[in-house]
Amino acid sequence: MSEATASHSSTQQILDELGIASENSGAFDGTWIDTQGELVHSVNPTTGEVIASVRQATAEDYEQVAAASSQAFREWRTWPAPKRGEVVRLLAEELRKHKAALSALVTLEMGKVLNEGEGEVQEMIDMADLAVGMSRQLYGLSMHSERPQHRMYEQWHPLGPVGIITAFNFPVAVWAWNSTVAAICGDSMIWKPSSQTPLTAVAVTNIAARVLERENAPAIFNLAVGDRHAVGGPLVADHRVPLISATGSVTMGRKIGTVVAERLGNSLLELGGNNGIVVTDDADLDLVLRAVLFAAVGTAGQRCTTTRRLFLQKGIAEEMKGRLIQAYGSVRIGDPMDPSTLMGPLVNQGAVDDMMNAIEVAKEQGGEVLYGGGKIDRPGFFVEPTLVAAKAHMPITCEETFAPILYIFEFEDLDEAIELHNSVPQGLSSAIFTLNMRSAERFLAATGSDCGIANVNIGTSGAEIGGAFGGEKETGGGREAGSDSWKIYMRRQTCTLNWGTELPLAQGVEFDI
Ligand code: UN1
Repeated sequence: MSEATASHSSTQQILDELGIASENSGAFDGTWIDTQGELVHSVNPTTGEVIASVRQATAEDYEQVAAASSQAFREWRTWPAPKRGEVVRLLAEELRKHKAALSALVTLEMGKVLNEGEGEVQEMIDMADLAVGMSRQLYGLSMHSERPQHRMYEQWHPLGPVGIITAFNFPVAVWAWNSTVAAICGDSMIWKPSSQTPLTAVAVTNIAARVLERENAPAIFNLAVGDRHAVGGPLVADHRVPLISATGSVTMGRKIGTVVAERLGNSLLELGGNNGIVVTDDADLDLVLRAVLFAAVGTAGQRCTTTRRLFLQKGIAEEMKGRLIQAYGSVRIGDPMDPSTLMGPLVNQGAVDDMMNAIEVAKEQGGEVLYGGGKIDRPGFFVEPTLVAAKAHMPITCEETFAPILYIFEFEDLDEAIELHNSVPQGLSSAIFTLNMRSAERFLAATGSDCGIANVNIGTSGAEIGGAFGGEKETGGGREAGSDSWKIYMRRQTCTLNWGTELPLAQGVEFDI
């Protein structure tokens, strides 16, 4: 069998296992809707070839999905939370069964290397496991009332259908951050995935629907693949949807946040990052090298947590730059399905153009390309990982370009590095490499990193799900995944209960006839 045939037949097996046909519906409300929307082709960024296609939801389909989701919520909210947790436990089991196929589909459709595709599906499983435990821990506080024979406490109720808008770069994990928690909280969901990665969304919806059906649970996991006219706009403006959780660019988040705020809904925004690593003279440079490589080159620079800025203290700057140039030269670029590949393609031609454009602008603004800077001449959307020596406050370094460009700055002292680090509009992830505990604590102090995530001797990407994930400033302020992020998926009710025979008023007010 030729190599092409072999890879073709294994792609077919992956699609078959996940219930993906050559043409699929992109609208699910408990069953797949026979949608008449426009066909979107899912392109493998490694080859430029179509993997399969999805018919997008029309505005009418969206309406049907939203109505079904509201109906499902009405029943689901009556299930005890630990029973909801049991359904999520079974979802985790089903994901484990299909981990290999789903990881491979993530890689085929989005282009991240297989090992990272597997990591992404593992992140879904970890999230589901965490949510199962959370389902017995939706704690409310109890307070002491100032009035005699009164009891006061908070309880958390299900919120409603949640809109989940996800990006191409983590096509399934970010759904799981939201949906597993929302599910145990008693919410239903309407998922609008990126139209770049509709197949993984169809596959996940198939997996989740199977679990719900087996458990006689209402159809809480709904899907509407579509553009902003048919799906995005109506979803964001929908009064039936009290929470919109959106991952994507700052430009997109600003539009969504405005519409949701206008109707006084809640939004959870996880937008652009412009993540920096500060390296002091005393750092362990072997660790720095490995961390920077993973954080700047991993996922071809297409994580919101990708390291885009590196701050080197003068004493180690030359050595570190030399080591990075050498390491960048050894990055194995190619087919992300090949286990020896470290960097796959960018998602599409637009991403390649954006990267090339950013490099040109960087040069115009005084940047010097130390390594890479070009496209790679082969099918698909391949580029060279790129190092640029940058000057402080170059405007392009304040923007997020979703590509493997790393801007390198030099600094004299830590105060200067922190100021430069914090001088961008985004505030997602950050890190310092140092063996000096004073420098580490300085970075983590209130006057240190202004980001939602701050690490010591760990890169900016690859966060664990146990913590709350999100960032400040233009990153949008949302928090997803672990810790107490579940609270945004529920509504809080403060209850005061009088079990006495008098009606004392708070604050000592007397009001009697
Ligand atoms: C994203 O890029 O949108 O911390 C999410 C990380 C991953 C999640 C990234 N766990 O890099």
